[in-house]
Amino acid sequence: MAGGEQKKSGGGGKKKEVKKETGLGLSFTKDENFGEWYSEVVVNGEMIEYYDISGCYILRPWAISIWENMQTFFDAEIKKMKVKNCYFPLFVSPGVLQKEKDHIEGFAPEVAWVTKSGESELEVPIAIRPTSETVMYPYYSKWIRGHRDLPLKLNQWCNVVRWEFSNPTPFIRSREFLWQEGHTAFATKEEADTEVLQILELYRRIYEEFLAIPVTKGRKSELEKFAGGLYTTSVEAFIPNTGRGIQGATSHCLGQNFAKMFEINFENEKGEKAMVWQNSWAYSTRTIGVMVMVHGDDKGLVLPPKVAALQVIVIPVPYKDADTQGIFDACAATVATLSDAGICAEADLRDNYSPGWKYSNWEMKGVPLRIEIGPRDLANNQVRAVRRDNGAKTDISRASLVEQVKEMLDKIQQNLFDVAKQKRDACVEVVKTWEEFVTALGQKKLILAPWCDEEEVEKDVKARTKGEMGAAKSLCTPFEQPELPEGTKCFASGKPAKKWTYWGRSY
Ligand code: 87F
Repeated sequence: MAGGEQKKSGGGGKKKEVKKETGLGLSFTKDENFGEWYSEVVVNGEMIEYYDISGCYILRPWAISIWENMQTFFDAEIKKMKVKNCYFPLFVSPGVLQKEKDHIEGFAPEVAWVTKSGESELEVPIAIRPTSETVMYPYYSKWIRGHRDLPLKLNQWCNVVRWEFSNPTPFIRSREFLWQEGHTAFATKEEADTEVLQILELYRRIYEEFLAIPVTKGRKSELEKFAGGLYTTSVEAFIPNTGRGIQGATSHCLGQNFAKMFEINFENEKGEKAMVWQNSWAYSTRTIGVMVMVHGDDKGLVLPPKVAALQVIVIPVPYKDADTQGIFDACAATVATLSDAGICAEADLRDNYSPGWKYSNWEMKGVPLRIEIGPRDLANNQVRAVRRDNGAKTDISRASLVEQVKEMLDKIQQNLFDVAKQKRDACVEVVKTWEEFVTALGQKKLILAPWCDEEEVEKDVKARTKGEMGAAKSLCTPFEQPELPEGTKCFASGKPAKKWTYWGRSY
């Protein structure tokens, strides 16, 4: 098999018997060996193919279609906000990259460089963008002259490269990934502040309305924020199986730091020279990995209807002496009716696979609803619908097909969110003391603790929890704050607490 780092089976959890004849089924369960389960699900679900460069993955049409469905929503929403799309080059000259040394410092080991063309060394090596601040901002400086040039709101859909060294995982941590990066400049801080939250709300909607994943909106700590910016907001998700938080997307207010570095100045209405206020914001193909981790089960992927390329798969169930042609025609007619109503449906009419094999195959791929049509259904002018999320079976009269399928898809979407939220909420542990914190961390909890909000204290928490599993860190200070009674102490320092903050291990 191709693929340099295809995860090997063995170690950790028990290997389950794979159905030999068909090759269907997974060798690991989600609860027994989450890591192996995940690797297998993304490959067998046809989202990913492993590649012969570590940390790089082929995104197959099944994954890209999900990406495109999110992109269609987000792109339309930012256009309503007057953001324009653009495209800047992949390559960065070393001079510009160094310009913002301070912020790049910690990231430098992850920057990949082109040093040769053919056999000859380049005179000056060229970096591949890990993010595009240094690529774009010299031109912001050129394009922004007066207050009439503001706001400048640009976005690009592109790939970026970060040469990560720790444990690559498809979608979650890969060396090349797809994202959108928005970079905006305003005359006032107020406008920038407003946009940060507007974008964050779109990210919440991508997760909650499209991917059916509950997220928490909040602010990053000083230690965890983007060092080049003023403050960072994020949506944070949680993976119950591993007990890890995961940053879903970020929306930064950069303040005037980059404006200073890149001299992005303008003449304001009073004719004075002023500096712009900037934001940047991004979400990436990591979203797809979070979706797989949260909703997937021991039968494979589970796709929320709103992002699934295929919402309904129609499967004929002929018997030897049945009217096979009649069944096939009913399948085709069902697909046509659903398609006309704007539902993404297809029939699996392959004659070299049994209905049972097809059921497993489409379950592995996570299609939200399966429709089976057999002789009895044909006779009764009905179809049988089977939900991927809970296996529930319903007989639907063909007269009310569209109406009922729409309703079921809505119910599936809602149920996926409700179940995910219930599981996430069950993991939340409110702690007040260090002892409670350590216990909760050992139980893979999502910890909510009163905190003094001091950088040194967070460093101390990291140091005191360092170990094989990785240190605990702050995930975010949620905007929605529970009441903090007067006199509440910080769980880690004993100083007066300022905020409730989420803590845990994270991706
Ligand atoms: C890796 C190498 C070099 C993250 C890096 O979040 C530089 C960087 O600047 C780097 N990894 N970052 C921070 C990216 C900040 C910011 N960029 C625009 C975003 C949103 C989109």
